Amino acid sequence: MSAIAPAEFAAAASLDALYQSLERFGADPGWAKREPSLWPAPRKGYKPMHWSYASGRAALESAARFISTELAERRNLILFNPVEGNRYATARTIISAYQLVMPGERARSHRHTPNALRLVMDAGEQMYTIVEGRKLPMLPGDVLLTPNWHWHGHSNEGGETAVWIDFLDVPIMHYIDGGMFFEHHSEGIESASVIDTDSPMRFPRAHYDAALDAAQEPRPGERHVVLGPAHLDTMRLQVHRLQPGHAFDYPRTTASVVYAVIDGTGETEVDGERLTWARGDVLVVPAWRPHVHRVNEASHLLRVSDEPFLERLHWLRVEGEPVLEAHARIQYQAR
Ligand code: GTQ
Ligand code: FE2
Repeated sequence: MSAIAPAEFAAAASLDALYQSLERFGADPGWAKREPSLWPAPRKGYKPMHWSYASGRAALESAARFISTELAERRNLILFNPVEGNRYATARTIISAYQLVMPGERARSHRHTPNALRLVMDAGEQMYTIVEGRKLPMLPGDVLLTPNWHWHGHSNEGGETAVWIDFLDVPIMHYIDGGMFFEHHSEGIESASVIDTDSPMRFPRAHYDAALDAAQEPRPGERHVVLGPAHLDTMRLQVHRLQPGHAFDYPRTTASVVYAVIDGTGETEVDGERLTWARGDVLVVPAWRPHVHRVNEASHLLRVSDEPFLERLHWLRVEGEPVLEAHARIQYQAR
């Protein structure tokens, strides 16, 4: 395939001739690249984005007239970032989707290596996600986790249409080639009899509200809590409670962030672009873009970031905070 004899390179009469041989060898001269492969600071990649829940839900209700959960294991709407070559990821490392399950419907159980979580927007009593054989209630404002290789299926046993927002780290899996595994459950939907209202995989709205009531204000009008301990290896979940009358600015960081609006209304300026939002909407703050939130009323935002993933690799940086010397060099000096 790329068997070019050493003698051919030795005999090259000019740089052009050498480049022609290199073409067949399957190698590029690094010194002659038009685009550098390394640059001094993050470039703009994924775009700041906003999707409206009212429209997303209407689209799914319309889809439900044509598409059953028999046909589609998941009736979901992938919120893709409109950058060149992408029809899947919402932010570079996170995919977010609206999902709808009609009364009486079940979405079959499966498991996969990507980590997933959901924020419930609308659901009635007896909407459950079945995680590893236990039924977890899905009530509005609840956050539910299905980490790496945990069985999960969704069963709407009540009378109300259920709609939620999914977040998964699938784009990381797509990137690393070796990461993806997926299996269907042999039972279709996994059988479950126990209703578990106190699962480590469920963060009820009332619990994080109480934690927020007790939290300090890092600055006037702002409180946040982490939903944890962390059960997902790649994503950090925080709930922010923001009060009107302030501008909450956040510096550039290397993390990719997706926000979902639990309740309230407001606007977020991302790197100069203004996104106006309401309950259930989804916002993207791409890596290395500053942002500012302003709210019209007390509002709650779920913030999903890839910070744990970056932290483990020593690639999380916050503009304005001192940067540790390269991790490798610290280890080298310590020897
Ligand atoms: O509910 O299991 O939006 O596996 C994308 C992939 C939802 C799910 C999504 C999934 C799911
Ligand atoms: Fe899944």
